[in-house]
Amino acid sequence: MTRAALENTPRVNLRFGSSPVHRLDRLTEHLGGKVALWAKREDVNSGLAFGGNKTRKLEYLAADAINQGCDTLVSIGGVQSNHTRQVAAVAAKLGLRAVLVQEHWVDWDEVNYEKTGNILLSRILGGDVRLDPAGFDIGFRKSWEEAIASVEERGGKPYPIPAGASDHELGGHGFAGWAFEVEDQEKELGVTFDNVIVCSVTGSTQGGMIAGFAHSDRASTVLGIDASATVEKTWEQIARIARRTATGIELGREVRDDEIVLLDRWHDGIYGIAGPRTIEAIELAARMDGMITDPVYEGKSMAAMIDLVREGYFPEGSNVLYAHLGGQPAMNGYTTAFSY
Ligand code: 5PA
Repeated sequence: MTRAALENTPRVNLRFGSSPVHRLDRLTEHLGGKVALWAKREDVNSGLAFGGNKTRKLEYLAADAINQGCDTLVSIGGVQSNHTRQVAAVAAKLGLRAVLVQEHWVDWDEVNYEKTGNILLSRILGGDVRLDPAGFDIGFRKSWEEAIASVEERGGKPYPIPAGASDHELGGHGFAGWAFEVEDQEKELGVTFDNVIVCSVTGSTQGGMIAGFAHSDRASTVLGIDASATVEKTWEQIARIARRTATGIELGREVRDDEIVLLDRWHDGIYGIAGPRTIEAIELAARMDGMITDPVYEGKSMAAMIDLVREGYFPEGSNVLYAHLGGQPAMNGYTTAFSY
């Protein structure tokens, strides 16, 4: 029932198709060769402004926005938000406007931080970027509500999209679909993935995966790697989204607490800033397989995967799938995180 229910939910197609899955050959060998490491690449899932995990989520929210006759997508994130950049790209593609509240989520004092990377792309894409001094929080925000009201005041019809397109009725649908896509790709490849590694902050990437994999009782093999450093809040949000999505796609049972796994050893103590282990992981993945991960999100989940292999967490012969969720454009705001 779950797949059919998802297929019956309106969606606009914004991607090239299924995102590619490939082996990380040299990283696998470098870490001993006993655990096969793979990546599924949301960073190359679409031609919309460098893609990333939000493209898949926004396919459902954009369809809803259009059905409701909305003309402006209103969303929120940090200064270097990948999410708001993808909202701006989707709005452009669909002929809508985008109002983007960009908060001061990270105390990162680099000269061009508020000008380069994602925020530059959002402006190029025509987004109405509004900087706000508020700090990091994945919850609902006053500035976002004010932005929504401002669209109404000028006679527009806003479509509110919360941080990360997460805490929303349709926020988990995209990654429930990702889980089904993985199951199809496993058949094509003749491989079963024993674990998925996924970075979590606002929660609908992992929450959606949990709802999607729950129908084949694999949800607890999804290892969420917290990058928010507000771990309890993120766990609660993943749980809420997983349950809401499970209902939405007619899973037919409750999602259990033990199906929601969020590991908290790799967030470096703070959202948005990379510690030495994260930087080493970014360099290792890049130098082994040419794959770029970022200091805010994907470098942290990469560090987790590397450490878990080294610690012997995965039994010999395991296949581990790293969900690459994009995020590279932020790199330009983080040149001083590297010591070159
Ligand atoms: C983000 C999120 P979730 O928010 O769905 O848990 O995903 C975490 C994540 N990797 C992982 C990348 C590259 C991401 O961009 N980014 C946010 C943003 O504003 O960009 C929502 C926080």
